[in-house]
Amino acid sequence: MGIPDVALAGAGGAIRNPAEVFGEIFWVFLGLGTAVGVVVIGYTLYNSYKYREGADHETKSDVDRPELGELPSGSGGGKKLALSFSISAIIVIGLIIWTYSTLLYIEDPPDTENAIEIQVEGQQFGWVFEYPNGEQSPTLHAPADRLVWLNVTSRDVFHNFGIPELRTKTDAIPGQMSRTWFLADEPGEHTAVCYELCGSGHSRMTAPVVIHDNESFQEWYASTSPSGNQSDGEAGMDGNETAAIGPTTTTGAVAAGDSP
Ligand SMILES: [Cu+2]
Repeated sequence: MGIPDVALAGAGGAIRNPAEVFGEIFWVFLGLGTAVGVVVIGYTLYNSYKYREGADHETKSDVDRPELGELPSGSGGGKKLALSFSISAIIVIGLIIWTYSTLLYIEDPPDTENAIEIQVEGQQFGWVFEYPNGEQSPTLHAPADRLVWLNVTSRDVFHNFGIPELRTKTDAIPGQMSRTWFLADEPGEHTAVCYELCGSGHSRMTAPVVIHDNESFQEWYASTSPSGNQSDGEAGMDGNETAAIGPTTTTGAVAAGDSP
């Protein structure tokens, strides 16, 4: 039941990524389900073989075999029944408690100093991501190895935002903010999708997700600016500004050099 911590470089704390947490829940359920299945099916097969027709099993049970319409008296005073009920109860209640406590971690991950926060807005039929500097982009850019908080809402109807590979998913509801997070282990490209049937374009309501390494994320982020709508347009504007500043300074230097 313990949650082993995975220290992540630059994460400012120990965080487990959701894919790992959900993977653990999956394997525990699969393992226990398989074990219970093997016991139940094995016991059934054992008994159907043991009591097969014409088998040479003990005839003691023939003596007190119940007649048709008569309730069997059972043997062992219901011990078997009590045992199977208790084992089932322990397994089921244990699973419920363990799963909930594990999911609480997803609800409330440990604090990290350098988590970043991105606003996500859904609309028929696409997503817009807004960064702390006001940059808006149709592509979700995020760094690897850093906890990313998503504040998700909608401009029109109910949507549901999710990135399947990163095991993150939450409602996008107009007038309401849903908060969720993810943590990507490594750089890569994924696709965010809408999980709530929201109209005729629902199936193409996707958005590219680009996970950068920290350096290239910083580069991308530095290329954006507060008033921008498109990262491409912004990069161009920054370039022009630099170009405009460059010659002025040179001219000034040349002028200063000429005058003496
Ligand atoms: Cu949608």
